[in-house]
Amino acid sequence: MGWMHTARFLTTAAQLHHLPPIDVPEIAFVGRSNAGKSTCINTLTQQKQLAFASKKPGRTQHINLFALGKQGVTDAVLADLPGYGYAAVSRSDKLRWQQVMVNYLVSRPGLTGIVLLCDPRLGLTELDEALLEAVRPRVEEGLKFLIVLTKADKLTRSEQAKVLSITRLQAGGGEVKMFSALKKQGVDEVAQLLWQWAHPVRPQGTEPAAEGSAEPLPASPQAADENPSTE
Ligand SMILES: Nc1nc2c(ncn2[C@@H]2O[C@H](COP(=O)(O)OP(=O)(O)OP(=O)(O)O)[C@@H](O)[C@H]2O)c(=O)[nH]1
Ligand SMILES: [Mg+2]
Repeated sequence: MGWMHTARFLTTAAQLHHLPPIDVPEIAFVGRSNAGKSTCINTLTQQKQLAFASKKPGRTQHINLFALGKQGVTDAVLADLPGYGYAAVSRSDKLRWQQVMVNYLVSRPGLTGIVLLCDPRLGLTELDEALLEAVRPRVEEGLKFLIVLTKADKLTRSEQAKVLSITRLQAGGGEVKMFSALKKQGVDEVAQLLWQWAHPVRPQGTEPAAEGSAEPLPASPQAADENPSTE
C-alpha cells in the first residue's frame, strides 16, 4: 500500500516527556522483545532499515516515531516501542521501562491504535495480558486494537488456524491477523486496517468544524505549501 511506503523517520525519545506532541493519529507497535515489531514496520513500509531490527532481543531501546503521508504531508505517525519481557535486562531497567510504556499507552494524547505483536509459538503471555488490561479503558473509549501474530512462516497452515482461533477468543472480539515478514503474509491486510484507523469515515453531518487545527508537524514544515490532492 503506497501510503505505508511514505514512512520516514520523525524522531526518537528515551522518555515520554521528550516525545513531541503530535496532532495526527498515532499508531503504536508494542509487544514482547523479539516479537518482530521493528521487522513488521520495515515490512509494511517496504524499507529495510527504517526501524532497527535484530536477532538480539532488546534491540529497540527508544520510542521511535515515523511519519506517514503523501507529498510530505504527515497524516499519521507510527511508533516503534522497545519490547518487554527480555530476560537479560536488569530488574530495575525492566520496571522502569514497563512504567514508561504503561504511561505512554495510558496517557499519550493522539494515540489512535495499538498493534500488539505476538509470536504465535508463545501465544499471549502474562505481560501481554497486563498490557491489554492497562489499555482496556481506552479501548472502551474507542482506541483501536489489533493483535498481529508474527513469524507465521514458522507454523503450518493448521497450526496457524488453531492459534488464530485461540487468540481471537482471548482478544475478546478484537482484530487478530496472521503475519509473516519473510513470506509477506498479511501485509496488505494490516496496512489496509491501519489506513482505516488513520482515516476514519465519519457519518455524514458529523464533520469537525474547519478551524485549521491540524498544524504541520515539526518534521514537515513544508507541508502547508503542498497540495495533497495532486498524486
Ligand atoms: N522467520 C521470521 N522471522 C522474523 C519475522 N519477523 C521478525 N523476525 C525475526 O525476529 C527477530 C526479532 O525481530 P525484531 O523486529 O527486531 O523484533 P522486535 O519486536 O522489534 O524486538 P525488540 O526491539 O527487541 O523489542 C529478528 O531476527 C527478525 O529477523 C518473520 O515474520 N518471520
Ligand atoms: Mg524492535
